[in-house]
Amino acid sequence: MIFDILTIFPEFFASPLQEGVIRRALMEGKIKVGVHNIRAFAVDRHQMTDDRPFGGGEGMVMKPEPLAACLKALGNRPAASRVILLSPKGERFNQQAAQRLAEFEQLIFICGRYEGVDERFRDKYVDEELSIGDYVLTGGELAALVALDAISRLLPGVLGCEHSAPNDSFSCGLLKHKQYTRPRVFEGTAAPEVLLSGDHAAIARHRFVESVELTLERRPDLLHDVQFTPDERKILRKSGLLGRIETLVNSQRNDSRHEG
Ligand code: 9D3
Repeated sequence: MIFDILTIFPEFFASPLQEGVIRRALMEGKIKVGVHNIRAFAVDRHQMTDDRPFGGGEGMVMKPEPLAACLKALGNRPAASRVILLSPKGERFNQQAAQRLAEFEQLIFICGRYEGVDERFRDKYVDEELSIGDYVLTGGELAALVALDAISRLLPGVLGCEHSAPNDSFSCGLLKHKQYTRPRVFEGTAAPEVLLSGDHAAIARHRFVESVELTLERRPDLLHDVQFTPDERKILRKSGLLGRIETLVNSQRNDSRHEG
C-alpha cells in the first residue's frame, strides 16, 4: 500500500511513523509513505496556501491551485487509487471503511486546515471526504494518521500472527473481555479463578459474558448489529443478560423508526 499525504505541516508525520508496527511495516516495505508539502506548490511569491473566503465570513479557505499542483506532482496513479479529503464534514471513518480502503493500491490523504478547501478542488479531485469522529480537531493531519494506522494493520504481514484481524474488537461486534496477567494477586486483588482453571470452555463462556456486559455498559449501540448463536443465547439467558439485550435492541429499533 502506498500512502501519499498532502499537508502544510510535513514535520507532523516524522515521529508517528517511526514507532512500533508502522515502523516495521515501512522497513519491510509493506507500506510506503510519501509526505508532500503543499506549500512547495504555492503559486505566489508569499507561498500562500490559504485565502479569505469569497462572500466573507470567518477564517480562511485552502486555495485550489497549490493542492492541484501537489496532487499532479505525484505523477501517474494506479487504477486502484483514491483521493481522500480528511474533513469534519466527511462521512465517518470506521472499521468498515478501514477494511474497504485497505483494498486499494494507493491512498492519497489531503489534510484540511482552516475552514476547509475550495469546493472546486474538492469537486474535481476528491473521491471521498472522511471524518474520524464528532469532535473538532485543528486540522486533518491527526485524522490522516489515524486512518493510515487503522488501514496499515489490516494489510497482509503487517501484524504478527498473535493478533489477527478477525479476532478484533469491532470485527465481531462486541467489546473485548478484560485482560489479566501475572502476578496472580496484585495489591490484594486476585485475577478471576476461572482464567487459571485450564477449563477452556469455561474460560470462553466467562469471556463472552464479560464482553457482552462491557458492551451493554459502554457501547449499547453496538449490540444492535450483533447476531448471537443459539449457544450464545443460552449462556446469555443463564447469566440474565438476554432480557436486557432484547429490551435495549427493541428500544433502539423504536428510536431509529422515530428518526425517520
Ligand atoms: C465552524 C465550523 N468548523 C467545523 C466543525 C470549522 C472547522 C473546524 C475544524 C474546520 C476544520 C477543522 C479542522 N478539522 C479537520 O480538518 C478534520 C477533522 C475534525 O475536526 N474532526 C474529525 N475528523 C476530522 S478529519 C479532518
